[in-house]
Amino acid sequence: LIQNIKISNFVISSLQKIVGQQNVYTDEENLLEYGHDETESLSFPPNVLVKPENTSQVAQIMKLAFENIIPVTPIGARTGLSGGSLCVSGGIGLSMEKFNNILKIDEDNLQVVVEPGVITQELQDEVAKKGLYYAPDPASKGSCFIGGNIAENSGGPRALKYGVTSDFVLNLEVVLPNGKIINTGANTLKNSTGYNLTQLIVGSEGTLGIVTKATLKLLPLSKYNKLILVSFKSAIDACAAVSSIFKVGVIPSAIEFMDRLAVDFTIKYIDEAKLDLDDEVEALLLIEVDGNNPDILMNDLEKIIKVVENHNSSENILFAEDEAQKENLWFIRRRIGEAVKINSIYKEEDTVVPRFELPSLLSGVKEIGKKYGFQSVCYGHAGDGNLHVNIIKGDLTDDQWNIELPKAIREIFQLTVNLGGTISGEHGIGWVQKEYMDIPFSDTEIELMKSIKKTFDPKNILNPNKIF
Ligand code: LAC
Ligand code: ZN
Repeated sequence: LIQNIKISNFVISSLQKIVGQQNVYTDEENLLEYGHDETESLSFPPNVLVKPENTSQVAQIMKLAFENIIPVTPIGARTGLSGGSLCVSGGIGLSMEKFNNILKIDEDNLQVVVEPGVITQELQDEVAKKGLYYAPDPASKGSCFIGGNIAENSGGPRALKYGVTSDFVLNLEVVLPNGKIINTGANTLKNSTGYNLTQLIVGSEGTLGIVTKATLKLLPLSKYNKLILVSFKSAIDACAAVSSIFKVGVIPSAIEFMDRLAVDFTIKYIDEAKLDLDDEVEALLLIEVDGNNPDILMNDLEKIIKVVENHNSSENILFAEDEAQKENLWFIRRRIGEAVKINSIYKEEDTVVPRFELPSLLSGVKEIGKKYGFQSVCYGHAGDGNLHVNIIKGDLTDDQWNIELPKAIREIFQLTVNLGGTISGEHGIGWVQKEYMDIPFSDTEIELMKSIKKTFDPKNILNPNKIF
């Protein structure tokens, strides 16, 4: 770790010259505020916070940092769940919040050019006005930035049918650690030209370059959607139903899994969340289909209902009648993470397996929980095999939490990898998961990744000490 960085007066005044005095912050309040994200209770403030307003300023900041060997960490909306934007090495915190313009909605090509500080929901709303759709919809979509979504390769419920962020990124303008500006690709749907730099940047957690502009793919907006909530007495049955749904030839726009505790916490801690559940309900599937023909959607739902009934779903399936009911169900689903946070100290895992293995993953996680004595809230994007496992501190002692728990997490990740999966589906490795990278990757594979990092960032100044 490069800690206790001293930022000289020369560097501060150079930053002020680049972005203007009003965009450079050294006061404690701002530094602390920008030193945390939504990951547990970590605090890694930068030594100085800057808010550049254009690509040329970002390039000049990087040039200054490169010449003076100062760590720079790009910061988005700080909704991340793996600490990717935390200034763990101090240095310059580079907030991209002023890059908040949608530059061009290209209706002829179904593309949009955006700056990285645009809020995901705002992008979705703006393109929807033109009948277009940007699908990636992380739970934090009302506050997260497109730049952060690109950095972490975010997913969300609709990734099931439409793909994750990487499936929507066509071309990026990126500032490299040495201050040079590059474009990674072309504004085309196809591209077999050289190495795929675009997809190398997507998911690289701000360690290879700073995205200053993105060309994204759009889709036509579906006219209709239908949403049902299916309850199960057995969480394993709920998980087993998921892969069967695809075998009847339907691809829902979302299949979300919520265990009982996830829903109970949400109802308990989030005032507006209301849902009546029978005592014996152990888990739920929230299933959505979308398209342009309501009759076909009804037909798809009927097929899905037959499948879940074959997997012992409870009799009364809740059919969301109107927009308000749909919104309520999605509201409950999206606020689980927040409810867990209010309940107790917790640790967030983001396991992902091929979807048929979901029952084995869930039962394995519960077994490991029994062995180590922890309770876990499990929920997530079941259609993608992506299970969020939130381990609750509850009554565990500090020793159990700090010493035993990492062993339990290792067991969960080892199980995930044994099932053909990996240790993060959409939250990234960032700071908090890097100690587990030896589970999905061999030394040779890690060395290859490190050599890529070195090629982009020979002085290790851009978001250092992340991923590995
Ligand atoms: C969610 C976040 C935690 O799915 O990924 O709610
Ligand atoms: Zn998620």
